[in-house]
Amino acid sequence: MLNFEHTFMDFLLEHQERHNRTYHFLILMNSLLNAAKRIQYYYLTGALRGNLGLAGSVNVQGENVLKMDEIANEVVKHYLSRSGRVIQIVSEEEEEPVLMNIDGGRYFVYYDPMDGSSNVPHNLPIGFLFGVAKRNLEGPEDLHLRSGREYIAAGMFVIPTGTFTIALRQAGCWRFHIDEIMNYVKPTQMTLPDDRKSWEISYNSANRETYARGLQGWLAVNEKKYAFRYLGALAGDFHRILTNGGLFMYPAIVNHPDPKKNKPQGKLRLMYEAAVTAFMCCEAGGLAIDENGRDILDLVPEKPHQRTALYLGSKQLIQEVLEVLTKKP
Ligand code: AFP
Repeated sequence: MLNFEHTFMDFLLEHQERHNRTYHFLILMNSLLNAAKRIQYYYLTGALRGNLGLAGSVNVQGENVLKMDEIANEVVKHYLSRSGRVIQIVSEEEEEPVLMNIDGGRYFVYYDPMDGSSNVPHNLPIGFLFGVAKRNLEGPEDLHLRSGREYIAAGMFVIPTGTFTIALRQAGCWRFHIDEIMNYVKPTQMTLPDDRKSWEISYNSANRETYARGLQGWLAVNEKKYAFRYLGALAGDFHRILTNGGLFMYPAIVNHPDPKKNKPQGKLRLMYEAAVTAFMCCEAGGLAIDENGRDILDLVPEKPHQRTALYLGSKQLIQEVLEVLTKKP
């Protein structure tokens, strides 16, 4: 007997039909899947074809652009534009939001096509993260940048590992695995586990002495209760937290010995890193906050590449951190 696994597209079709929805979102998702598979191909063969190095330019955020950043961005832009369903994108690799189909587009897509650049020269896991919001279908569209609260879906591909995790608004967070013919198959619903035994803590420990004093104190007392894991690529680190529970954080840098290197606003990008993972985390039963204890999903972006501190994971741990962060000195 042949065994045909349930694919992501089977899953999504059933979801759309169950809720009497149009097929536009399927077409959009098909383009994101095609983009991910093509990035997967370029990344797998990256070392062989000399594509893992620098492109020779610097982006709007002052970071060195990698060849893979350019390739991945071009791939995603191509497929999103071809879908005809996208009104506007915000990409980590584009200085300004890019208009696509102003008349017929229904969705905004905010994405980072190659997140975790320090892993690229080693061909180790990186992420392609995206959030999707819908245009105003009732009246005129003002193209405002959407907060995570307005996302209808958010997801991440871990490349070249071959996992795809997506959360759909009020319909949970689901993980798929790539099969031998490049289909994402076998939906598994992700729910953060309550049992602290499996929980992990994930953060760049080289930065710990630059964090707010209260947070440093909390870490000193609590972190040894949990396993420590850090890959340096948000999608990979968050993938583990979604499975095992615990806390991922990229706090504000406020006590750097060289004050010029402080990052009180945080490092991660709100629209295509923090809000994407926060949306997924909430659909899996978790929470995400910034340095001031605000829910990441409530933060309305003032600019496309806005940064934020991020605390993401199991509700109980986020509550503990929230108390420390918001405690008056
Ligand atoms: P890039 O923007 O350079 O790809 O950085 C990746 C990232 O935004 C995120 O994926 C990681 O969680 C975090 O930065 C790692 O930062 P550190 O190298 O400072 O630990």
